[in-house]
Amino acid sequence: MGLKIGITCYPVYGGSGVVATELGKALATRGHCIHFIAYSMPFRLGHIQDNIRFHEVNVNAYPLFEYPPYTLNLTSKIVDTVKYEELDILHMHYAIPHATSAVLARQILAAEGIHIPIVTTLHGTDITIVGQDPSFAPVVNYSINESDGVTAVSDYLKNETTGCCDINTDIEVIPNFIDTDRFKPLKKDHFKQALCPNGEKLLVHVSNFRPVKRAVEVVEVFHRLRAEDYQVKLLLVGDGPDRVPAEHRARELGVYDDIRFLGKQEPVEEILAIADIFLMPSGSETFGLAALEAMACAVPVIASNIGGLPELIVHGETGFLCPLGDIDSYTERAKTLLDDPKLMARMAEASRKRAADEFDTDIIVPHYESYYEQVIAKAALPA
Ligand code: GMT
Repeated sequence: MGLKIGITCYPVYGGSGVVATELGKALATRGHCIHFIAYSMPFRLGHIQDNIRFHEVNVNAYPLFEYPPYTLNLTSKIVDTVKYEELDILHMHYAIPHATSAVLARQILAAEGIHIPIVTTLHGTDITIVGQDPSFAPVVNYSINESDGVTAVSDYLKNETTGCCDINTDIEVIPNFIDTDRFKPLKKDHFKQALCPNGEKLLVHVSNFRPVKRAVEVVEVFHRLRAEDYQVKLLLVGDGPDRVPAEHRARELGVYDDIRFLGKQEPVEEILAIADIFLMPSGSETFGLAALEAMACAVPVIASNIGGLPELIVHGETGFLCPLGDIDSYTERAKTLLDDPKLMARMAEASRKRAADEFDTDIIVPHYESYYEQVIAKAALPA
């Protein structure tokens, strides 16, 4: 029989929310009943199905609360959902404040004789930035150590967590995953023709345009390619603080007319299907879900050689890894692909194969299922 699983995540744009939502959907397909507990409906949830429920956390305005205590509203909602829906396990995505609320909810429920194990998945900045901020660190450490199970999305993040945080619990590495039936090479000739009427090659970058994504560097690389007369166009997908600086730089460099800033777009797989090269010059990336999405669509990725990216991208086989901030290196690697269509095709195929063979939903999600079973069994043992 399937499990009743409560999942909390950031429901807006962001990799952790995407992973949590896709995990919930995949688990529901595999016969589990999923209860999303969040402040709004996760954006990738799509249409609701019978064994997926959504519980909205309401944040009450009260004159005394200059800063409404969302963590406590979430705790109460978790308590109610565990109690009335008889959940078997909670899966919290992102340590702050989700794991913290779950730990508090578990304590409240224990006082009523209800025992609920908690799995916390660490995604990135919850460790690399927030977890190391002294104003959060004790809470992050406590919430991780108090979880019954902890997963991280890469070896890199596991090592960062054990190296930088005060952690006394084991961490299981379960990477991001991808639905390779949905993210796959598609024939979208009319769309490609509209963007690249003269057969230009299409470079694509998809991100939330936070400074860590270094979107302006993508424009710099594109400019260098255009300056050397490469027949290329650039598609920038997403929105965020660095979109305007990227637009300004494109105008300054005189390449704005060859770039399309599309803003936030769904479904992103239709855009990736017409891409030739994906650029990810990130300054920090614990896994790089956007790169995996590109690979599944048979698009080679040129990325920075940092964080978890070397665990995903095989340098020289599925793409290239470049030193952080080295515009020359990104440009040279892009030229290598543009100059050699056979190499580009080989890398495209190898990218798709790696995504399907190593990171498909059907390969990774069973790891979560067996980890849940393990955590539930361990939590049921007498203390
Ligand atoms: O930590 C963040 O920046 C937020 C997080 C998110 O919710 O978008 O992104 C991280 O989690 C993704 C899913 O596990 C990873 O694929 C991303 O690499 C990671 N982002 C960073 O590390 C910057």
